[in-house]
Amino acid sequence: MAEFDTVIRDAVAVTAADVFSSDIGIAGGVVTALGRDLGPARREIDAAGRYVLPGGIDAHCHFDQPMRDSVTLADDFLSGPISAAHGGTTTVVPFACQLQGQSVRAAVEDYHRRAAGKPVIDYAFHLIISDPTEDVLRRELPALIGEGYSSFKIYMTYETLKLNDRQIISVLAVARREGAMVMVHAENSDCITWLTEELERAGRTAPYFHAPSRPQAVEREGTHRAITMSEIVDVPILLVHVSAADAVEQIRWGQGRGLRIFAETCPQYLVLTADHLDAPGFDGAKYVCSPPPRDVESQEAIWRGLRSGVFHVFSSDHAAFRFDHPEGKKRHGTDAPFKKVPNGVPGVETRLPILFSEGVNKGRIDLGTFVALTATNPAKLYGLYPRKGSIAVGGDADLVIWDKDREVVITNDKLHHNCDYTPYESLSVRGWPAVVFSRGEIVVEEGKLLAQPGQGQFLRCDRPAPMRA
Ligand code: DUC
Ligand code: ZN
Ligand code: ZN
Repeated sequence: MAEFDTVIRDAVAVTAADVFSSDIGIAGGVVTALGRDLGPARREIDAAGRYVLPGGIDAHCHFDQPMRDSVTLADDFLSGPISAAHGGTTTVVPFACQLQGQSVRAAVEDYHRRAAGKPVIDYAFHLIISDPTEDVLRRELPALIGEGYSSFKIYMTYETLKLNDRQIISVLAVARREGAMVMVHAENSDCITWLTEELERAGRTAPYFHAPSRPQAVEREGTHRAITMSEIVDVPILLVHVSAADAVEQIRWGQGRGLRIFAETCPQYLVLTADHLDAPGFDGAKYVCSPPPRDVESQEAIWRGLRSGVFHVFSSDHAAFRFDHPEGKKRHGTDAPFKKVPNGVPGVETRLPILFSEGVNKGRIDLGTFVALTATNPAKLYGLYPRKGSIAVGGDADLVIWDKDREVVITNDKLHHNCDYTPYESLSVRGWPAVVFSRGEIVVEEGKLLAQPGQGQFLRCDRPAPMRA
């Protein structure tokens, strides 16, 4: 009788720590053996000396999140995970967003209904806390953390989401006591409002002016304030979608003081700049996201941060709004002031190829760093390790046979999201996933989807590793 369901032969297995030649034996969806000349399997797959990496974990993506103003996200829990899988991602962690006046549990139940029967890969939820009432802080969050929702995102900006400092401290205190990771969207809201009004008064309302309405100083101040509150409460935090050299400097400063400051960045801050927002006509709206893409100096600062360990997580912040659609970027017409343009860019499918190509293949980061940023660290920081995030006996067989030399020119028609554009149109990348396994089953093979809707399992997250140290 076959010892394994599947053996992937002649792999060059890559983890955050090691690169080694091995066969990978899989039984019951789990890696059960690593070694040479493993015994027979019902299915043999020849990796032919190619890299086999842990499946990517995209720990920051927005699917089917209700928006204000009759604006709709392009991707739901079917199309988002399908797109993710085509890009080599095997776990997504989108958000369950509490609305003002809503209980967090009602939000969680709502998002479970939205996701039911849809994801083709495994998924967990972060909670967005927008209304931290006494009941939320004292009763709901401790219970939900124990049930597998052990990370929250909080916002310093956006009218319907933002928390004041007193509220932020209250959430941080719960995280400290109960063992949760708080992700912070760090931008100074009042400064953005004032700058936006000034720009509007001057008639500067085209999409391009989204960038000067949220300059580096706005993010720098929010980042510093978040770090200060983390120090005061004595709890780790994770700064999400860090875009700018100034913010990197603040994070480095906090880390240098010995504070447990973690940080995430995203592809848009490596390959886009504010110049993209200056595209002709309304096209700049395609690149409107917050924080905005910056300049070449910030891109370089982020690369240095990725190389030197300032950053721990590389996510997409996939928040796709169709460009040519009445519920998307053009919701308020093509003359709409920038403040009416929905914030967000798609990127769940292109995240790994862009980092692999621009990072590994161009010699800016090594393979181990790539795996750490895209799989192992998010698994540890969000309580999914050791089930997810590495290649190890006992871990889920979420694996990607990577074609490191495949040249792809990114065009929207090659992607599988529900969005009508990609901000990376015409970008050439080298390196693309060839075969993607989720718990030992092939979900994507050479661009062909083999998974069924609902095949993905909901994952309950443990307490994050830094909260157990
Ligand atoms: N900014 C966010 O904070 N979330 C979604 C997308 C964006 O641009
Ligand atoms: Zn955000
Ligand atoms: Zn986001």
